[in-house]
Parts: sequence; C-alpha cells; structure tokens
Amino acid sequence: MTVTGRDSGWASGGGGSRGSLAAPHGLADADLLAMYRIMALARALDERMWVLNRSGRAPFVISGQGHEGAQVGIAWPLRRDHDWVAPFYRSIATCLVVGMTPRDLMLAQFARASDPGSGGRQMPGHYGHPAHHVVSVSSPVATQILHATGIALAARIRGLDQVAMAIMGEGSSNQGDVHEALNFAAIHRLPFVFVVENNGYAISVPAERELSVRDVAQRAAGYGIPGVVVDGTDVLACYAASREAVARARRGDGPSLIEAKVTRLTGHSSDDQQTKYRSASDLAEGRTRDPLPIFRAQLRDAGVLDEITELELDGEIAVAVDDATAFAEAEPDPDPATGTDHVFADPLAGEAPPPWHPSRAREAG
Ligand SMILES: Cc1ncc(C[n+]2csc(CCOP(=O)(O)OP(=O)(O)O)c2C)c(N)n1
Ligand SMILES: [Mg+2]
Repeated sequence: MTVTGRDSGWASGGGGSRGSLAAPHGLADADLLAMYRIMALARALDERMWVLNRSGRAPFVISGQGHEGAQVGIAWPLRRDHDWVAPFYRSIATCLVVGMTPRDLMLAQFARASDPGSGGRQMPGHYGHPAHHVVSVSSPVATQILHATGIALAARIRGLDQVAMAIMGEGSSNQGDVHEALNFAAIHRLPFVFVVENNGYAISVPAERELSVRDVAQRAAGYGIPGVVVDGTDVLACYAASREAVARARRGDGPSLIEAKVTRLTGHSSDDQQTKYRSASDLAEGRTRDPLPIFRAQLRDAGVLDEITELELDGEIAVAVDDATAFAEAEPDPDPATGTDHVFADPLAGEAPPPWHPSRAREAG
C-alpha cells in the first residue's frame, strides 16, 4: 500500500464540521484531517528511520520531529506539481505534502537506485523529486535559497504563475547566500517565499549565539519585504501566514519571509547526542511544544477527530510505513558502473569523448 500526499482520499471521520477550527481559514474538516494525517505519517516514518539506524540498517538519519506542524501548515497552500520547493534535510512532512510518498522517502533513506531524487547518490535525508518540483537538497546549507530564487526568476521570465519556496533552519539563515537571494528577490519582486524553521539550535549552538536579533523575521525589513513570526506548534497559524505569502508572491507583489518557531525533539542527527549540551529543563520544555499532540488535541476538541478515526488512521499509517520500509530495503543499490553518471557532462554530440571521460573507461572494460 502506498499512501500519497494530501489528496489521499482521507476524508472520513469526525463528528461533522462544527466550523470552529477549519472554517475561518477556508478549510474543510477533511483538510484538517488530511493535514493531521501527514503530520502523523511524517512522524511515524521518521521514527522508523531511527529504528533502522539503531539496528544497523540505515547509516544516517536527520530528523524532522518537532517541525511537522510548521511544515504541513506552510506547504499546504502550494499548488502541487506546479509550484517549487527547495527544502532542507528536515523536510519530511513538507515533501509528503507536495506529493512524495513514504516509498520515495525510504528509497532516499536507503540510497537505492530507484530513489526518485538522485538515483541513490544523495546523502540520506537529502530528498528530491523532479516530478513534484522538489529540488534535491544541497548539503552546503542555505545554497537552496539561490536555487529557489533562480527558479522564481525563471517562472517570471517564462510567464508562469509559479511560486518558489526555500526552507532552512535559523543557523543556515546567517549564510551570505541568504542576503544575496533576498536582496535580489526583493528588487525584482520575485514570486518567492523564504521559510525559516527556527528550532533554537544549529547543531549544538543555541540561537542566541548564532543570531544578533531575536527573530530572523526582523531582517525582512532590511529588504523591504514582509517578515512574520509564527508559532510552529500552531498548524493553522502557519497555514494562514503561508497562504498570505504564497498569494502575494503569485500576484506579483514579491517575496516574504516566514519564521516558524519550532522545537527539535531529537538530536541534530543520528550522530549527535543532545543531552551533552542541552539541560534537562530545556529538553523538557521542548517536549511541551510537540506539534503532533497539540494539533491532535485541537482536532479532538473541535469534534473533527474521534477515537475510531484515530485508530483507523494509526493502522493505515503503520501499514504504509511497513510497506515503504520493506519495499525500499528490497530495492537494488545503484550499479557501481554508473557511479560517475551526472558528474561529468556528456560529450557534445558527434565529438569523440575525451580520454578521461567515464564512457571511455567503461568501453575499455
Ligand atoms: C555551508 C555549511 N556550513 C556548515 C555545514 C554543517 N552543518 C550542517 S547542518 C548545520 C546546522 C544548521 O542549523 P540550522 O540552520 O539551525 O538547522 P537545523 O539543523 O537546526 O534544523 C551545520 C552547521 C553545512 N552543511 N554547510
Ligand atoms: Mg536550527
């Protein structure tokens, strides 16, 4: 079974709309359930990746746990397979919203030949999917903002009404690339949305030692663009901020910056132990800001999610995670003979490839 993104047909459950939660945002109860479902699916996939890592079956995991509410709310207004996303390594829920499947994510995790983003060449957690307009993650942080700005410029030149969104952490937002991209996007009023998922840490460095301002969003003023801070545990506030920014970009009014304050529930990666540099009270406070139980409680209180629906959902997600794991683990690795594919440009048509070209090496056997 393959569970896809937001239009998976998951529209059952709940006691009917009471209008208190969804309606002010122009959403239906089915949308709220679909949003919750992707958050829960992202969490379950992420937890499975850690199990695979700790049991020696996956080399490296970098987690989106704690970021899911912001990711789902912010990606929701994007038009699937039309707009573009340049995500970062924590963007599991974002990728699911725009159409990637659990199988796609696990294929990347296992670096299999059929990984849709890179054919198994990328580092784990560096998702991508050309058909869903997900740009493959670049390991040097913040470079994706330049890719997304370029995509926004291309959309403008081609006369397409596409929006490009770049997403990164607050530590990465200090890179010079961000200044160049925001200045350029603002001058040319590009259809671009810059999202910062601020989890308070860049690996072990706390935000107060990375940033000279309290909020990254304050910096938007320096580019003459709107900058908003949203509570990343409030899915619908994230959705509302993004809907406005995406609409503004699409109608030609230029870029915006959204900063979502989130919590990082895991270490930086599977190679990090955060108890070494975070106090017990800091970690405990972080756990109170887990967006998943917060959104679940909101949906229960509003009568959108009941016990039966939740059980069905949990069962469906467990099946999807098992399916994705088994499927991806059984897929073949890339053929070593293709190791240098996409590294060197193919020789120009009609010209003999230079002696060092990998195609010549292969001919020689
Ligand atoms: C240009 C560059 N410098 C350093 C690194 C190493 N590095 C990888 S992730 C990371 C921390 C990024 O922190 P933040 O942007 O806050 O994102 P978070 O991991 O907290 O979500 C660093 C320093 C890198 N990948 N690229
Ligand atoms: Mg961070």
